[in-house]
Amino acid sequence: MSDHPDDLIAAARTIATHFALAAPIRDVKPFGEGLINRTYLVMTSGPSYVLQRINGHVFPNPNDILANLHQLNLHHRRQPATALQLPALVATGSGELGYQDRTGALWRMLEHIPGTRTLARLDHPEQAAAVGRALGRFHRLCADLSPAALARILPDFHVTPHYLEHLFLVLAERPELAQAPELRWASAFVRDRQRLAGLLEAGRAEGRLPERVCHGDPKLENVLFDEAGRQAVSLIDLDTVQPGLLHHDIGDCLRSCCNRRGEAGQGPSFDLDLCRGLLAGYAHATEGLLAAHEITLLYEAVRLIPYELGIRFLTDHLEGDRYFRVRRPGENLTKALTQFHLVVDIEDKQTEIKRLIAASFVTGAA
Ligand code: GN1
Ligand code: MG
Repeated sequence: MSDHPDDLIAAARTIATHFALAAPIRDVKPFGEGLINRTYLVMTSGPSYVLQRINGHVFPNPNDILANLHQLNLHHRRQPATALQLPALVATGSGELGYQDRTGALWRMLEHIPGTRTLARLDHPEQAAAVGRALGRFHRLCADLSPAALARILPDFHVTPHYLEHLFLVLAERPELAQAPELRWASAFVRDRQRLAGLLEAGRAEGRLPERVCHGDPKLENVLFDEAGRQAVSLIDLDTVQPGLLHHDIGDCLRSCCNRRGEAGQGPSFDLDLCRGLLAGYAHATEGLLAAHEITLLYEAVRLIPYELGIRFLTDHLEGDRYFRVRRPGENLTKALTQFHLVVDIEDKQTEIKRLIAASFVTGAA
């Protein structure tokens, strides 16, 4: 099959016919900005659907993703009072959770939640509070879903020391790759903060930080708002739902939502008003869920996740853009530098961020 967009759409359309849709297909088009999977919107004369080809290089056991999602869907259905919608899997005509094409790639179909849209950036603290509530509701929903019941989709996901070791390996094997001034700056930046990498992992290994069911990728792009852009009604992209630390989700959500410039933008700044809103919404929705010693480490998580993501972008740049989809050469490097500058800004605002964390969780007010 060719990689021409028209051919890819035609192939997706054929794949879509294998699923048990409520009405005949009218149109299929590329959808979203995901960096890993290929995603299409399938429009029918009735509801719309989201069709995805799971990236088999990133996800070696894609059937586990479908099994986890199925469990989550069942759990969600048992809790109808949860004020959060989640996209449900749509089975194939023969009742399978996904469809394997001739190349061995696994495709899955999800319901598209009508009347929703994503926001390119947050403009008001109330929107940030809505995101915080949505993430909190997700964690609350998953709090009585045993982590042991879910497959580990990516066992090393958010194990920052492993990303760090991998980067050091690449730099040691090919030192000539990192001679440009910005690359030297980036590797020095990473080395200077090495100790940060192990902070949460130590807590996890010693059992101080309990593993819970996490979303894994609660960036702004994965939050669905209502048409008015006020309420966050759903969290999507459930590929990385697996056991992890809530810190990873909270840190990821904050680093993404509070930087209005976006992941590919330059001159990032961590917006304290958005942070305040997000934390307040989250704390309100999860009252009593996090222990005091877990709350204490939240600041480190806010700093750690952009550090980790920057390492991941940087490593991928050095390795030839094999993991994250790029639109132009050098994009992964730009994104890495943006995440590192965001870390610097977060460090500059350390006192305020810590104060916001303490205040949100004490009052729990939204
Ligand atoms: C990737 O594919 P996408 O865009 O949903 C990545 C996340 C990163 C994110 C950064 C499985 O998610 O960890 O935070 O890009 N997902 C995976 O935009 O690596
Ligand atoms: Mg994702």
